[in-house]
Amino acid sequence: MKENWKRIILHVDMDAFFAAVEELLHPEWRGKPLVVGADPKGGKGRGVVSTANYEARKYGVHSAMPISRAYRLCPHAIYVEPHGRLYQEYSRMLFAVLEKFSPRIEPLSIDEAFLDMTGTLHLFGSVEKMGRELKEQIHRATGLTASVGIAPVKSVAKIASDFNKPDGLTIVPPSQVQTFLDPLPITRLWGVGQKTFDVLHKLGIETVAQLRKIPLEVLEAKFGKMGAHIFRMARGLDEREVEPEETVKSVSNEITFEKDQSDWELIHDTVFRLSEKVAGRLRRAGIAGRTVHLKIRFQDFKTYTRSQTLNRAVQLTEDIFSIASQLLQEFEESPRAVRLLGVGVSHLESRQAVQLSLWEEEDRKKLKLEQVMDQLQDKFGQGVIMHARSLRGKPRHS
Ligand code: TTP
Ligand code: MG
Repeated sequence: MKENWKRIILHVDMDAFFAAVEELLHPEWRGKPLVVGADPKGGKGRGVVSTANYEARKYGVHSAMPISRAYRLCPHAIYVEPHGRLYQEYSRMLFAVLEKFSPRIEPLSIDEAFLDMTGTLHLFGSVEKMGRELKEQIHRATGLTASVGIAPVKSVAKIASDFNKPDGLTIVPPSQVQTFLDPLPITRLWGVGQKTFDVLHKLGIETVAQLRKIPLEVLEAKFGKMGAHIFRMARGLDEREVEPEETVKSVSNEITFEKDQSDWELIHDTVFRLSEKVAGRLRRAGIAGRTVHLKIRFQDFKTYTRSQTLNRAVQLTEDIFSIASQLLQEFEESPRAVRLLGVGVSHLESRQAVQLSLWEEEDRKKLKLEQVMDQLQDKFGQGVIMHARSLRGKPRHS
């Protein structure tokens, strides 16, 4: 059957992460139960288990369990206190691999992330090869194993990565989502915590298939807003996007006039110059953003900010200016003089995302031109070359 993958969401999670790093550095511990956590002090120790390897889990030891209890369950395990910096280092290696694999990564924790792989299938030939390739690259870079889940939505991808741990690869194609979810215990669903479980359990509901028999109205009556969420999770309905972490949150520039200004032509031209500066900084960083902000402060120090979010990321002067000047219009009737102006761009997307996005031919040409201007400015300093608009009306003070 030809699957119709509208989105390809991949979830990756390292296996017994802290314990696996310890085993890697101490090969003599491999194959033995190992617990990373507080010192058990012969069973009298305080504190909890950070994680246990899969051998120790056979004895019932798990994360967050009191270390004294772990010791009772498995006194012959190797007990190691956590080495945080070391795990950070391995986490960095993991994320370096992920960053090369997809421009859209949402880190969830030290050893776990979502990757949006939509539109990359042709690079791998199949979803399965994609998953295997990632696991292999992670193993090559870190010496550790990861489990991967691939599905059309986030919630299912997350369940899938956990499905066949350790060293798992579980693919849930769009046509199989319901078949995959139905036999699972409801606790596997995102949003079904202990309380929700208790209520549903009393109704005799244990599996997702049973949960699906309950009408939406009943779930809403019992759980409020959460009811609708659970209803959707049981059907693999999840619109949430992979949300990459922005390292730089925004790029902005502002100027304060030495003398408050009421000349709106000049104010517009200043907004243009600010847009130009912001665009130049974005392009040099190889990033683009989806939200354009305008900030305006009047002579009485009243300050307003306005913003507009677009459906694509921009980095061209004219795109940023066109939004910023629209946002400016609202204030044009004001009798007050303007003291400060600012233009900014946020919701930034990475270099790779920008390159991957399908630029219109026209945009590409403009980008090229603006990049040439950036280079000239870098070489000869500000003011050597400017858009016609910024030559026309330079603010007296900036
Ligand atoms: P997890 O991915 O939840 O667990 P894990 O990687 O050890 O095992 P699994 O194969 O089931 O994914 O957490 C990642 C690391 O975070 C884990 O190795 C240790 C740490 N951690 C804690 O310190 N305390 C906790 O309660 C949990 C859940 C994790
Ligand atoms: Mg893990």
